[in-house]
Amino acid sequence: MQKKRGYSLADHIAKFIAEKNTPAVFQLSGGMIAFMIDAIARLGKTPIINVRHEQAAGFAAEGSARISRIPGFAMATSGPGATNLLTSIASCYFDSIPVVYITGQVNQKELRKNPNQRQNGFQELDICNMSRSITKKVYNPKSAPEVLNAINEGWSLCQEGRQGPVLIDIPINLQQEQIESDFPLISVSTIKSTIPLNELSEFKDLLFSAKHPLLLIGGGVRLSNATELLSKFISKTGIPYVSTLLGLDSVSQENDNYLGFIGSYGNRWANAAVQQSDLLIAIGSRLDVRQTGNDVSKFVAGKRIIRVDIDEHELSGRISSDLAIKSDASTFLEAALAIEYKCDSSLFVSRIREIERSYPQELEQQSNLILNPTVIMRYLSSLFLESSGYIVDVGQHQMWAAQSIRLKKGQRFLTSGGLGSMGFALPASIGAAVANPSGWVAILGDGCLQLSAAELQTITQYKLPIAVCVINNGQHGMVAQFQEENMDGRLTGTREGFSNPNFQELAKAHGFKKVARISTKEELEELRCLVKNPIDEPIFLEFIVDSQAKALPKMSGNRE
Ligand SMILES: Cc1ncc(C[n+]2csc(CCOP(=O)(O)OP(=O)(O)O)c2C)c(N)n1
Ligand SMILES: [Mg+2]
Repeated sequence: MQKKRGYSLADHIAKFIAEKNTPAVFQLSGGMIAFMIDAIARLGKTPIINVRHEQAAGFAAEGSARISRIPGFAMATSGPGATNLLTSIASCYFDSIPVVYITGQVNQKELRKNPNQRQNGFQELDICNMSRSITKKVYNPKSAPEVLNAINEGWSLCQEGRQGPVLIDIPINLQQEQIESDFPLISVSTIKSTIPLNELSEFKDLLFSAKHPLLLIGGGVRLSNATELLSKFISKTGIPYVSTLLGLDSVSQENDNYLGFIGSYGNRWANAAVQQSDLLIAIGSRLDVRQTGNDVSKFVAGKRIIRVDIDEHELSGRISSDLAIKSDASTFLEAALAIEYKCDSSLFVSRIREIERSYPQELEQQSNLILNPTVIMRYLSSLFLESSGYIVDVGQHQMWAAQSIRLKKGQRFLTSGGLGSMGFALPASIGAAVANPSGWVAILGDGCLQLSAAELQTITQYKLPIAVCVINNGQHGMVAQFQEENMDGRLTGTREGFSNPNFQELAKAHGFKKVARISTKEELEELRCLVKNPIDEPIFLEFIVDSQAKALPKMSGNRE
C-alpha cells in the first residue's frame, strides 16, 4: 500500500529550487540524498541531470551558474559522495561562482556524540568542517527551522557581494520531517554601493595625467554583469585594453583597441602592452601570480596602478596600488562613464601591433610541427563561429586556447581559473549546455579527458550539443614542459609511464555517432564537411599534436 504523503522538508526544498528557475539539479545518487532527489523528481519542475561522479555534478552546477546567472545546485550523498564534491566547491570559491551544494547526512541519531570518535553512522563524515575554508558559509542544520533558514539564507548569500559557494548538510531524518506547506521566502538583498567622490576624483586625476593608460580586465566584469558598461566605457574613452584568463569573455575581442591575453603564458604583445603602459587600471582581477609573474617589481615598474575589486582582501593582496577602489565592476564603470575623457591611443596601439607582427603567436612553436596548436585554435574559432562558446580544461591546451581562440561577440570562454583543476571542461560543458542548449565546444587535453571520460556518457545520454575537442599530445604536456625545464628532462609520470586508450573507440562506446581524428592540415580543412553549424548533437574530435609543442611564450621563473 502507498504511504500517505504529507509535505516534507525535502518537498519544500524541491519547491524552493523550482521557484528559483535553476536550470537543473546535478547529482549522483545515494541513500542519504535519495529523499531529496525523489522530492525533486515527484514535483517534476526541475530537470535532474545524473552525472557519473559527484565532482562532475559540482563542475556542471558551476557551468550552469556561469551561463544562466542563476545559482547552480549540486547534490550528493554523505561520506564519499560529499568528499567527491570538494574539488568543485573549491573551484567555485576561487572563481566566485554561486552554487548551493546540498549533501545528505546520516540520521541525527547516528551522528557521533564525541568528536574524538572517528565515525558512528555508516558513511558519516564531517563535510561541514572539511568545506568550511572553501565556501562562503556552511550550514549544519539541527532542526526543521534551521533547514528553512539555511536554504533561504544560503541562496541569498551565495549571490551577494563577492559570489561563491555555500554548503548545506541535511540529515536524512530532517529531510523527511513534515512541515507546513506555507513557508517564508526571502529575496536577495541588492545593496547598491557607490564610489566615494574623492576616489572618483583621484581616479580622474590619475587618468588625465597618464600618457599610456591601459585597462586590464578580469573575470569580475562578467560576474557583475558589466560587459555592456565596459564596452561603452571603452568606446567613449578610447583606452586600449588587455584581458586575464577569466576576463577573456568579458571583453570584446573584435576591437582594434583589444591588445590580447596577458600573464605567464599570455600573448607576447599583450604583456608588452602592460609593460609599456604608464597607468594600469585593473578591473575585477586579483592580479595573481599567473597574471603578474613571480617578480612583482617588474610588473609594477614604471607605472601607476589603479585597482577596482569587490573584495577588499584582494585589494590588499600581492600588488599594492596607487588607488584602490572597493567596488564591483558595474558600479565603478557606471560612475566612470560620467567622466568626460578621450585618449588618443593610436601610437601606443600601433607600437604594440608592431610587436604582434614581429612575434606572432604561431611562430612561438618550432617550425616542424605537423599541426601547430595556434593553427588548430584559430581553425576551431572559424569552424565554431556560431557556437555559444568554449569550455576549456587545464594544461598546455588551455593556454593555446586562451592565446589563440578568437571569440565573436557574446561567445563565452569558461575555464578553471584559480583552482586550475583538470577534469573541469567536460562536466562544466554539460552544465552550460543544460543551462543554454545551444552549441558548445569543450577543449581538453588527453590527460584531462582521462579524469572525466565517464561524462562522455552523460553527454550522449542527454544528447547535449557539445563538440568535444581533445588535444592529444600523448602526455601531461604542461607538467612535462616543466620537467624538461627543471628536471633535466626526466618525464616521470607525464610522458614516461603515461598512456592513453584509443579515444575514438572510447567515444563510440559512449554512443558518439560523429567521431573524427585529425592529424594533418588537410584533415583539419576537411572538418567543415563533418561539422554542422550550429552544433546540434554530441561530436567527438581528436587532434593529434606533437609532444614537442610547448605552451609559449612563458614568463621565466614561473611554476608549471
Ligand atoms: C586535478 C589536477 N591534477 C593535477 C594537475 C597538475 N597538472 C596541470 S596541467 C597537467 C597536465 C594536463 O594534461 P593534458 O590534459 O594532457 O593537457 P596538456 O598539458 O598535455 O595540454 C597536470 C597534471 C591539475 N592541474 N589538476
Ligand atoms: Mg596532453
